[in-house]
Amino acid sequence: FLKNPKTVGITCVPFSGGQPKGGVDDGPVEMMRFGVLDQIQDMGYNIELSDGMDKYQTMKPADDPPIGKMKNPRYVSMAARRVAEQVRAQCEKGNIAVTLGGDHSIGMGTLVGSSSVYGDDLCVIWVDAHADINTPDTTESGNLHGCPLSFVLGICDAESPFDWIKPCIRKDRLVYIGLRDVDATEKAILRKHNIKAFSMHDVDRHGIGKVVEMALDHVNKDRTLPVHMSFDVDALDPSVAPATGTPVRGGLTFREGHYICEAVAETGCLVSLDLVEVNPALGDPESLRQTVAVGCSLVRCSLGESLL
Ligand code: EXY
Ligand code: MN
Ligand code: MN
Ligand code: MN
Repeated sequence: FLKNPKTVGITCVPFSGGQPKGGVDDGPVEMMRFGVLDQIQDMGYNIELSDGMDKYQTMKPADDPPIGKMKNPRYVSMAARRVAEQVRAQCEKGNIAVTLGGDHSIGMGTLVGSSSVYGDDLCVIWVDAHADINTPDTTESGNLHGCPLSFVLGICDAESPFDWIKPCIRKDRLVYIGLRDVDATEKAILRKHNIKAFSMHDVDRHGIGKVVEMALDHVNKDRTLPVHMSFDVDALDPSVAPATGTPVRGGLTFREGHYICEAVAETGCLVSLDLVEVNPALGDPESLRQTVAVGCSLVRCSLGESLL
């Protein structure tokens, strides 16, 4: 699918407006400080960096009162819209579009951007402890990082300021891996819309190899469709990725997380990737180093580092 399979288009999104904890906006810069760009280049890729990452912070509206339960709705919407444009531009060039967050509300932007180029063929693998599928009505927290999928799947009517988002992802082309903290309202949504999910219980039962195979079979039986993977580091166990805003114990091991990335890389179908929710402000310096390091290594593995 890719015109430039050897070019990685990186969009850095220092954004924290989808949840209340500061610091997640430093995720991209810490991953860059750790050398993620050089590491990707050392694998033989060219890099094209989307411009103006500083704009994400300066675009914060002076006044952004809640709309219903949604917190920072205008800011989240503006940032996601910019992400969508930047990711669309990377995908149009045929680059592998890698987006470094930032909190997971930016996922609505990457999905709008990638699907605007790949259409409803786009398959989505959402690796997360959480389902991120609350609607503006079902969310209890009002934090929009818990809602991005409801907008792009068309499960809710995206009202202003999100009315620029049209349903763009097919419900039968979404699959989850790693779930273990899903709100009752979200479970009802998953059931109602028949959305496929592999929880940690399934990982325990079948092993990660079988789970990833079943997940890929569900969305992309013949491995011929383009794939977007959205990887929230909180999918990993907090002992592996401690510096994240909503850690949940009982997560993926270091190897299980990397296995998912390797298996996706092996398909050759990956067209876009998010790596989100690295929060360098949480925990001691060692937790930070460990989490940033694992974030960079998941990106590299998704780009094929471990393939022989
Ligand atoms: N379901 C909860 C909520 O809607 O607030 C928790 C969401 C956490 C989302 C994290 C980033 O993946
Ligand atoms: Mn998430
Ligand atoms: Mn999460
Ligand atoms: Mn919960």
